[in-house]
Amino acid sequence: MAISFRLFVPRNTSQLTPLQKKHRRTMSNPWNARFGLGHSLRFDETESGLVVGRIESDLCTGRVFLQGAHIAEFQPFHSEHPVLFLSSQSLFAREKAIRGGVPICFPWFGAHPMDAGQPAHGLARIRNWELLETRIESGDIVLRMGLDLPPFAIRYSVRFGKSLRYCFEVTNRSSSQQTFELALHTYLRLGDVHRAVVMGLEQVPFLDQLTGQVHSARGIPIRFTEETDRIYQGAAKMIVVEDPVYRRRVMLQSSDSQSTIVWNPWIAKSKRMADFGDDEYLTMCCIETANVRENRIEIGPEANHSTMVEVSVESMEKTT
Ligand code: TA6
Repeated sequence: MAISFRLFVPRNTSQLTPLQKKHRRTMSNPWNARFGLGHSLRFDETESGLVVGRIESDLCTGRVFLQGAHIAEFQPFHSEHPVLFLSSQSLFAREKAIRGGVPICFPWFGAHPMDAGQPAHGLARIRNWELLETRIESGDIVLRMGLDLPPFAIRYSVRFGKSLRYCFEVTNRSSSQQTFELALHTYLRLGDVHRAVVMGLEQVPFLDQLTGQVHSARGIPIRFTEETDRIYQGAAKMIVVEDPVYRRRVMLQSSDSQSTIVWNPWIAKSKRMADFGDDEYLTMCCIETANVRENRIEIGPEANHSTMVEVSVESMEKTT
């Protein structure tokens, strides 16, 4: 006897409850079938149609959007607070950068050098990336994403575990020399910006983007007392952000980065940013692992260049 059953599918989705809509988005999207990793990595689609991977492993939680290959959240279980800052006002809209997490600024940093009509910080952060591979490796959740942005082909590997690791690999697919700028624009969550201390850039000169003035190395750690927007030009393999309120140190270890941008919008600029709360400058700073301006990358035909960052957290209670 043939058994038939009718799956209740309302003619229009307006009859679905929000939970049914959410369930439908999760269960019907092709990403879970092909790339989901049990409960450790599941893909969902937001109301605005953005695809987001949610990480819930034994080591951490996190979120990463396919638009912009944008890491939005990361919190290892040994950390009481999120490591990355994500604005409560962020728009999760198509072709609009998420305010927080780790936006990718590529192939230019800031305003386009010749065409003011181009989006700030390049195209990579507002384009939809292709999901290439997901896997569990020694308990870490690894995602590999790709984007063709002629003349460049990009591969971006993100590893969620006790630490957060992201590696940006560019290949010049053209037959001529090319140049690009890159900034992995990491927003860090702070207990109180007034008490945070940034170490690791004491010996590096910097351009103050607010005044256009170049300053020699100051020899002291960075503290935030006003709008801060500096491009440090020189390698800084390890930057430590001490946060006495959260009682933690956040370490950013990087490779193949000759520039670091340090940014806090402070009061006036915060009020001018529609996707950023007026008081959110109090609980964030950006430490951006980059190669920009005189440290832009020159890359020959079929050559590759990669830049890697590892973000980790330790308690300040540790005396070592
Ligand atoms: O990285 C610092 C900076 O260039 C600041 O000048 C500020 O513009 C920030 O980036 C954010 O830029 P966005 O285009 O994301 O608003």
